[in-house]
Amino acid sequence: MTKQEIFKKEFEQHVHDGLKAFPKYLSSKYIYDDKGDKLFQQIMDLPEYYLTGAEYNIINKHKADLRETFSSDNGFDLIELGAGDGKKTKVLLKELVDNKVDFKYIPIDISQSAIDELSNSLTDLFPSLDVQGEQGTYFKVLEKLSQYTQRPKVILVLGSNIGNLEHENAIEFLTQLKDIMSDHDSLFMGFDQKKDPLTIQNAYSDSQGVTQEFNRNLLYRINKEMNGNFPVEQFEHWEAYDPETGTAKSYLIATEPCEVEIADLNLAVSFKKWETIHTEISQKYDDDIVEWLSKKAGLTIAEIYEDDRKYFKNYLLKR
Ligand code: AVJ
Repeated sequence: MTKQEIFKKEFEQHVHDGLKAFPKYLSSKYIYDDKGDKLFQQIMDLPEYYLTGAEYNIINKHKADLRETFSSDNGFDLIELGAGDGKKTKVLLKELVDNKVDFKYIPIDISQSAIDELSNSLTDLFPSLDVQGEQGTYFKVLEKLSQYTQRPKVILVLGSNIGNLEHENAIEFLTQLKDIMSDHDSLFMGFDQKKDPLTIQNAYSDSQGVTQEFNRNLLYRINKEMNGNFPVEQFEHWEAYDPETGTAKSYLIATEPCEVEIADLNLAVSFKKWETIHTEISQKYDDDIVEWLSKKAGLTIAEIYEDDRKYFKNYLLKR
């Protein structure tokens, strides 16, 4: 089986399990096809979605400091997991290139087209930059890389991507990263912070309805890729932020009763009026939670960087 065929099988199995479960669920990781990627780009430009601007502010404000922290006598490898269009990373790359720092940039993404587009735009912007894009799942690529890299590694995971994972899975993710890190390596990771609940609520239920379309892309994909017939417009996006746990949860809610058939899965699912599909969590953090997660994973916090409004923080984690 090719990689694509394996992903497709996993997606189908997931849809089958999630829609048969009670209450129903689907994972946000399946939102991201070409259309999902574009919708997420649009989300990052929304006035309500403060995360991107806040992290941009952090990197821009601390770029000289980061350059010194990351630099090493025999150079280093800057490895980014889930690079996207690299808008925030470009600020850091420019700082490093302008100061003639010895490093190689290795963006890793599951999507080959994302890697190609990013690599092309980077060679235009920074002709002297050494870029080595890698397509694949994070850990497969990381394992491959750690076999031949001798230089210190700095692993970037920006955008609070870890927030899609429940704590238990976040610890597992951090532990896997720790396992491939050695003492001179570091992990620079973004964690969106707890704040005024309304600010968070609004970031995930924007007034233009882009987040709703993003969430609905799960259903469009099922219709398109598995011959389903979800009446997508009858599913409304709902966001619930719980300030106690710091978890923002996204749902799609059936506003009418309906029977859905997914031909390729030989599956019929019925929805009662107001029945939910839970689709995503976006966890919010504070220093205590990050410290607890890190400790559980065998990592320690070496440095904390924050934006002017203290909305978002990047943590430098070491073994
Ligand atoms: C890409 C996981 C960081 O949870 O903030 C944006 C995805 N979902 N709006 C987030 C998302 C709804 C985003 N991450």
